[in-house]
Amino acid sequence: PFLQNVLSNNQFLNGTVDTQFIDENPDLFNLKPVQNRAQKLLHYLGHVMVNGPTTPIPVKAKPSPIDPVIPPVPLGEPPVGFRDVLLREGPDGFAKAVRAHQGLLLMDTTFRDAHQSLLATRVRTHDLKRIAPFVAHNFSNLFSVENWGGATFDVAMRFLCECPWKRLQELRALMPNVPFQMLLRGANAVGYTNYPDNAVFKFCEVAKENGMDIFRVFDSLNYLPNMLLGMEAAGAAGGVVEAAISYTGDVSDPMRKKYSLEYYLKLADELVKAGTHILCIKDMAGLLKPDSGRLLVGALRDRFPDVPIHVHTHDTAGAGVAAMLACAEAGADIVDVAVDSMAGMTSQPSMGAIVACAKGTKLNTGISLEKVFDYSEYWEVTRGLYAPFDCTATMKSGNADVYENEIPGGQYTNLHFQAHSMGLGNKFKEVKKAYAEANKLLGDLIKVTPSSKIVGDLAQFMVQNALTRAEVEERADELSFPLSVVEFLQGHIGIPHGGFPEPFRSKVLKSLPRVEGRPGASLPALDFEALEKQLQEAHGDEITPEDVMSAAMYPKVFQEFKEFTRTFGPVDCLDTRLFLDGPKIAEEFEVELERGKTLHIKALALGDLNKAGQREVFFELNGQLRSVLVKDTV
Ligand code: 3PY
Ligand code: ZN
Repeated sequence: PFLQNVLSNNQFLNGTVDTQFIDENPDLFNLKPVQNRAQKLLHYLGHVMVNGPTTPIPVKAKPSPIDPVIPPVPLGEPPVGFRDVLLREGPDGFAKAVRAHQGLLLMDTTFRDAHQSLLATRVRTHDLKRIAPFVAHNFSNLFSVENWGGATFDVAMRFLCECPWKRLQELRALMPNVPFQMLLRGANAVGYTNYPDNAVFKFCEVAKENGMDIFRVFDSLNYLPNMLLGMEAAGAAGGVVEAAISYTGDVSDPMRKKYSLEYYLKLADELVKAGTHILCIKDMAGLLKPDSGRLLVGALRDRFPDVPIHVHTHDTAGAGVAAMLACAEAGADIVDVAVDSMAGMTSQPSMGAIVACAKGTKLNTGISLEKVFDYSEYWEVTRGLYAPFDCTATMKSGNADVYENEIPGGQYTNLHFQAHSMGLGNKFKEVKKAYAEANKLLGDLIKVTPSSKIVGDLAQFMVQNALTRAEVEERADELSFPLSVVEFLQGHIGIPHGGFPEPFRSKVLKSLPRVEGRPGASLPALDFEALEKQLQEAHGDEITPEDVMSAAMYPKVFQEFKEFTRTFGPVDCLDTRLFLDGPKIAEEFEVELERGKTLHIKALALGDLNKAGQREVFFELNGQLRSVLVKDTV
């Protein structure tokens, strides 16, 4: 390769080489990383061929053998979109333009919540990047594309072995015209626990610098101090602040008193007073029935005529399209949808259905149904690649029992997977019943990450120990509760509406300490410089500000991700089938490491097991024979 570089150097070819030649052409020595990357990827592929996927697979299914076809995209820049308005007018002007817009605006969740809900968050940047230009060119009138935050940050590093920041950067370059939206868990940022305030501020700042536009900020208990912190952080970063009220219960049911219309309106007052640019109703479990939506959105519309209202739901019961249309008729400016083949069940309602239903009415979306069909076909086939994670392997429909158990979309899917893997596939109803009981025990909470996990942990504890709600209440002082439940009662994630359940709390905590007020307020500030130094010592000098934030959010996951990459190289460059399943013998394929650097690989043979328990795996790499030794752990 060194010789190849020299031989393709113009100066060398022109015969003008002098003693300065080497000094002036340091790129001649850019060899090792390329070579290393290729060898590392062979090592990865060999590893998968011998031992199977490195990421846990919940379903015994192989990625589909059918390749997605990317619908054609015209040459040139995509048309102007709402991002152009945002860049020109700033967040306030953007909010005004959204409010003034005639017709219904859509946020597309396909790049985030849809696959978080249906495919265990496993969709890789590789497949998002392929369809991103099509979205930029054909859906330039979307309000936004939700493509980041929530569980994607953690899962990208932990299970996909790719950098979440790189995803954001690459998508930004491919979609310059559509606003990007992320889900920020308030003071929990993109984690499951409260972080020091300066970590949340810095996180938003770095996200904004990397191309994030709109920050949907929520708190899993609707705990205002946590929400305000997240809103301040997003606002200080220069982002559009979309404060989200997490919705539970049923505002149209007079018997459900705890989360009444007044409760939501009062909270909305606070969020608008705090300067939110957009107000969101975040119906994470899909509980907002058409009538409830009409009531809630109608009341908010009257109260805040100038604030754009954005509604998010899940289609678990199957009433999502009806509910979103009702909300839109009552005055919502934006509703959330996922492309048809990634919609329905625990995901968002279908984009195609809403576009078709709104067509010819005052809610017209301006989106071409034909383009939705093309977009949907790409995802239908791409979804097949993720068969090992697809909830439809076991879950065949949504279920209106969500109105009773109130399980958020993503968690509903996870619990279903879990029940099946524990051999409780025919007892899912019991698991859901336990969830509803656990919720009552904890005082009827808003349930969304991380409070939903606490309720889920308690439910699992009750099922495993065959305990009823009455028994748990009675024996609360002697039972060993899951840590998440104890920490919740200590006040680690904030204070629930209506306070903590008593005497349950006192019985569980006894003399354990309690956090007073906002948990983040009592956490010491994070020392970014010290963290950066520590990371440089551990991983070398190339640590970026983005890496520092990854490590601040998920120290152990980040470390493992770096170690994985050091061993196996940039696995994000591999096609999804290769990433999950490795190549078949005699399969030839290409891997584009970066523009203009493509590897041609052929898998040749798998050797016999040697005395050390290893197998030699043979490849052809750019025409040359290569082999890697892999420990057989199966
Ligand atoms: C998340 O926090 O990841 C969610 O999607 C909550 O609804
Ligand atoms: Zn959601």
